[in-house]
Amino acid sequence: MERTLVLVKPDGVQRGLIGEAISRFERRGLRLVAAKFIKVGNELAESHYAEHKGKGFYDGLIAYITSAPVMAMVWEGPNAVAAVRQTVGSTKPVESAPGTIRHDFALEVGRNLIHASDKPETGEREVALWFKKDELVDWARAVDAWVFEK
Ligand code: IDP
Ligand code: MG
Repeated sequence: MERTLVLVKPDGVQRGLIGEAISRFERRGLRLVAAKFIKVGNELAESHYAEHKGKGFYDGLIAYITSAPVMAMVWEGPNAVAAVRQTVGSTKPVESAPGTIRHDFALEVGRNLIHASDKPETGEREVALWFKKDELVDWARAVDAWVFEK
């Protein structure tokens, strides 16, 4: 089953949107695999956003993600990466479709509330970066057969 890393970023936590985000992923049918509420240090922030090093917004991005606690989660399901990105919306909130989290609750790219892995390979890398193997819960739901075709 495909897995993706989701972070409710510091602005989402401060604005009381952890429950809103979890609720949307649950209603979509995705299955929660792991969750932890943590204050992110510089080392983890820099590894997580390594692809953006050198860009103009990089320093601000590291300051943003380390500024307050985040809710880190792993969700799984068929096409979990694409499904979560769709529910989250485009990077720029004003380009996000109505009904997405970033559209419904955000205005600025530097305060866009949620991180979600962008490709299945990124999902694998990010899940391994943020969670130890024994923090990932392997479980089944009674409803799985009504959400997952196979
Ligand atoms: P994503 O979060 O939708 O995958 P990325 O392009 O990977 O978007 O950028 C990572 C994060 O960096 C964004 O979610 C946003 O918080 C921040 N960011 C991206 N572009 C800008 C920018 O132009 N100004 C400020 N922050 C930005
Ligand atoms: Mg990205």
